[in-house]
Amino acid sequence: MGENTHYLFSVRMRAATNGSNENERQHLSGCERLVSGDQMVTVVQNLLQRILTHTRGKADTINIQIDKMDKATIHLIPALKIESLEFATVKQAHGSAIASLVEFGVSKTAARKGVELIKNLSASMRGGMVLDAITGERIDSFGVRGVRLSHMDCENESAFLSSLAESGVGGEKVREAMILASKAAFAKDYMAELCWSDDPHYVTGYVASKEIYRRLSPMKLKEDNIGGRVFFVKPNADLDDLIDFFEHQPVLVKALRK
Ligand code: WAQ
Ligand code: MG
Repeated sequence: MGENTHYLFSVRMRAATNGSNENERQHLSGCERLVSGDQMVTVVQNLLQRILTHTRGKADTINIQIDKMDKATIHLIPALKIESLEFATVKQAHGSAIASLVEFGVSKTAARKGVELIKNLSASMRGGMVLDAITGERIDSFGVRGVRLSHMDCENESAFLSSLAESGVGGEKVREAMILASKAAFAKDYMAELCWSDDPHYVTGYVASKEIYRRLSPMKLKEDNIGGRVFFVKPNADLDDLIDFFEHQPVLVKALRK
């Protein structure tokens, strides 16, 4: 499987607890990479190590899925530019997030609705919600699962990580969020994104446009384990096309240019 130079390999791993039904089964952790055949074994090992550390013995099941991807189908895309803003309170950060979303073309009603939707979740979703950027109406029908982005990575890991470091940021969370936000921003009908983490220790979130990844802190209080994502799309967006791009089309994100 790993020899041919015409292919990259999507390596995805997720950990969960067991349960007699879908509701009892709990997703614990997941991660993915898009790598060449000669990196596959090392990457599986690294991701497994990472999942075991993250889940600290709580996982009953770990799924590893590897899919061959024809290099010719892979989109090589630019990374969003990073900005970071700090605020004294969550309220101020949310106010600034709404102002940024409006700057990015989202209506004030839709921007406020996005913040409220994440704030009012009673449990974190696995994916994000898709909202009409003008009316604020939720247009996907994926309920509590939401829409997921997959099949994405950075093109060159060391170049990507050093470009993040030059922008004053680092760590797995920023790496993954930058890759996800850059991929989302490349979708045809995309307008903006709003996100904060479900990790109770991580209070930084972001808003993104087709060009900018603007980090905002704090988007929630410490110990709060609810986070989420909202993707704002143009009115009359082609939802099937968006979901196909998010879930299936492979994307590699280039290192940030200086
Ligand atoms: N596709 C769509 N939505 C997702 C995905 C995905 N692959 N993974 C997570 N989500 C949604 C889901 O609703 C989660 O509850 C929510 O996003 C948050 O996920 O610059 O760590 O993995 O310092 O907790 C942002 C700031 C960190 C990083 C975001 O998100 C920085 C983060 P988490
Ligand atoms: Mg996560």
